[in-house]
Amino acid sequence: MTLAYIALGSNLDDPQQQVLDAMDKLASLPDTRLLRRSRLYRTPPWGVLEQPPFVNAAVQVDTALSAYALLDALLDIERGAGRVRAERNGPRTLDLDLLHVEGVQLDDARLTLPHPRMVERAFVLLPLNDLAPALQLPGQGAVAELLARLDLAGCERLP
Ligand code: A4P
Ligand code: MG
Repeated sequence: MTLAYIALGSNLDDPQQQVLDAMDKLASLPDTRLLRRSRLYRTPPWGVLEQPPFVNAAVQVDTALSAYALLDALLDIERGAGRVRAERNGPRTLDLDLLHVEGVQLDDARLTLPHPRMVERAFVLLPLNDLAPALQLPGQGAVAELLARLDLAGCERLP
C-alpha cells in the first residue's frame, strides 16, 4: 500500500457539497482506504479572478492502485460531477488533482508528480498542511515551511 494525497476544489453548483460528495466517492475507491480528510477552506480564485470563490480541501489515502489508475479514478469522479473542461483555471464543479504519491516522481504526457504547481498555491498547501505538515515534497521542502511562504489573504476555514 502507498500513501497518496489528493486536492479537491469546486466553485460551481454548491461547492461545499461537491467537495464532501467527492470525499465520500474517494472513500469508496477499490483497493483504497481514505485515512484523513482536511478541513474545508473558502479561498479566493487564483488565475482567473472573475469567478466565484472556491471551496478547497485535501485527503490522504492508502492505496494499492498505481498512480495512473488513481488518476483515472479521479477523472471518473470529476466526470460524474458533471465537470466540463472549458477555460483553463476557470470555474468548475469539481477538480481533483493528484498532489503526491509516496516514492513516486513522474513527468510524462498523462501525469506529473508531485503536482508541479502545488507549492505556489495556498489553496492546495493549506488543506494539505492539515493532513501532513511534515511531509517532504521531493526537491521542494516540507509542507508547513512551503505554506509559511505564501500569502493566505482571503482564505478562511469553513465551520
Ligand atoms: N495531469 C498531469 N499531472 C497531474 C496531476 N498530478 N494531477 C493531467 C492531476 N492531473 C494531472 O487536468 C488536465 C490533465 O492534467 C489531466 O487530464 C491529467 O492527465 P485538468 O484538471 O483539466 O487541468 P489542470 O492541470 O488541473 O489545470 P486547470 O484545471 O486548468 O488548472 P488547475 O491548475 O487545476 O487550477 N483557485 C482556487 N482558489 N482554488 C482552486 O481550486 N483551481 C484552479 C484550477 C484555478 N484557480 C483556483 C483553483
Ligand atoms: Mg485538475
